Amino acid sequence: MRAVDKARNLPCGFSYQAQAISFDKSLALYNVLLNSLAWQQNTITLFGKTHQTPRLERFIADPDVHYSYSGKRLENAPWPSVLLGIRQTLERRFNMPFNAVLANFYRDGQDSMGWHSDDEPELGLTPIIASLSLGATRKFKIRHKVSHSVTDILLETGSLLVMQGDSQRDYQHALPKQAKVTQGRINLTFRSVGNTR
Ligand SMILES: O=C(O)CCC(=O)C(=O)O
Repeated sequence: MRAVDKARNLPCGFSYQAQAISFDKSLALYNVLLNSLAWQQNTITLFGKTHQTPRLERFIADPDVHYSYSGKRLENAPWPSVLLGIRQTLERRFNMPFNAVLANFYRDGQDSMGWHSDDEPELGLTPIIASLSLGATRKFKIRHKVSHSVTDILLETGSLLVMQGDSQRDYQHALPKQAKVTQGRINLTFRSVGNTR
């Protein structure tokens, strides 16, 4: 994984690194995960109504990790060997035990994720979330909770978006539908569950 950060004009707490892993490696990893993970369509409850998530997901974590979102406990899958090297690199870089990764599969531009913050109590008050993108380029939106100012960034294959500090307290983020996108994208959000700081 390359160590150089490319500065972009992102809100405080967000940073973006293009080609954190090479283009070829990112697409090879996309194909392995696409074909080897048992993808699930989970449900979320919003304003009392239960919906299917508009993407497929798989929660990968150490056996002692317990994580719920939208009131639902996620079932843990074991770590695939292809992710162990990346996990170790991220743990060294951020001095943080990344004991879980939520893998998200957006089958095409019709799949999406609405506005939210990753502010589950298990993540602590100032979590570090390291988000690796594989496959199709997708737009990612960041919105300040008070001023509602919005920043857009394109997440390219092999890139690493890091959210830390007060990014979850102060901002929401979303991955909107993009009708013209016909290819799939996998996103790996490395998280540290139960290691609050
Ligand atoms: O797919 C992405 O880049 C965003 C994923 C996300 O926001 C999440 O899983 O919390």
